[in-house]
Amino acid sequence: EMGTPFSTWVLQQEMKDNIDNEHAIVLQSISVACKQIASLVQRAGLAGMTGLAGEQNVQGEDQKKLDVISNDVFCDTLRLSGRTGVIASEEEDVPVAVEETYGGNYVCVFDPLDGSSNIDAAVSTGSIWGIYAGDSQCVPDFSSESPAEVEAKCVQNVCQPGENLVSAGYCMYSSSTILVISVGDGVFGFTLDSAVGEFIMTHERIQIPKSGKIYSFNEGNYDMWTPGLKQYMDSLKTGGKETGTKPYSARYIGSLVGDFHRTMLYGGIYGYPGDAKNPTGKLRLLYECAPMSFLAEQAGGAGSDGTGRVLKINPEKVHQRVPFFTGSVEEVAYLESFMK
Ligand code: P6P
Repeated sequence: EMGTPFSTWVLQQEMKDNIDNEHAIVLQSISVACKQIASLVQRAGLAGMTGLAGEQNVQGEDQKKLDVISNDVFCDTLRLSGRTGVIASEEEDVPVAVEETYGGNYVCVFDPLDGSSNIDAAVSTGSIWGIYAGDSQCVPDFSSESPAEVEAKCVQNVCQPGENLVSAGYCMYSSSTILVISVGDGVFGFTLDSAVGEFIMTHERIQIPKSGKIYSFNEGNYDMWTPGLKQYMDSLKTGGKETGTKPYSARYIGSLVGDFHRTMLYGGIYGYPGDAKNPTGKLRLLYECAPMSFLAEQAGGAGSDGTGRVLKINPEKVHQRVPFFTGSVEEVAYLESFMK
């Protein structure tokens, strides 16, 4: 219940058989990584941690210093947990097989610091992750296999549909640091009490309102959207007046975790559609849209690619993009009616 420390909640999930001991160890490790990143982000400007690292990632995006450090923090903590067999990161070209696995064989996919272009302006950022059970028929074997064979097995372990997720979560670094997680039995939020150094439960069984009055899109892309999406967007602005209800409010901070967290609590819809330039949109299926859709559905909301559930999509590529719409079931269903 409220006030429960995160580490206690994890043990409760184990006692309820929602997770096993190995999974519990992975979750504790992730919470430590989030505390370390929270500290780095809070001090970014003071420790010369803003600005570019001078490198580009596989996406061709300029990496910020904090992107690189956050990725190292996540990779090291997961490796040292000894319970993850394969990890895939937005900042890594290919999935990495972890040699130090002493048990568990879990797969972790993550975006260590999403929205990092906002760091220099101190706008909210976040870490996003998803956990799958490793494919026991496809364990990479360093001693006997070539790097290419090991990599192929890692990709196979990582490219699972979101409905296979055994847990997913994010940590938002904002006016407060909030870790939001589900192990398949509801969504819980924990706020970091930095005086204690522990995440304390502040949100019990988050439920997305069935309908909401906020839409969250980058309308700068409007001209490149499909006619159906333009009609949808226009109806959000005029529909209200005809029926005499207040039209929607626009809220968009350009940081998925911040926009998503507000949508989880206040309802409405967040969307990153495909457009003429990028038909499959910008957000990544594996470590952004699938984990967020898992959480949205666990909170009674929806996660859609415009035509159906994101969790049903079978990834072909690790860094595959999909159009993404999430939030209140009514808003997402209404949007889908324009996209069919
Ligand atoms: P745009 C940040 O770079 C990010 O990946 C998400 O966090 C955010 O929602 C989106 O891209 C913002 O993209 O094109 O609106 O600036």
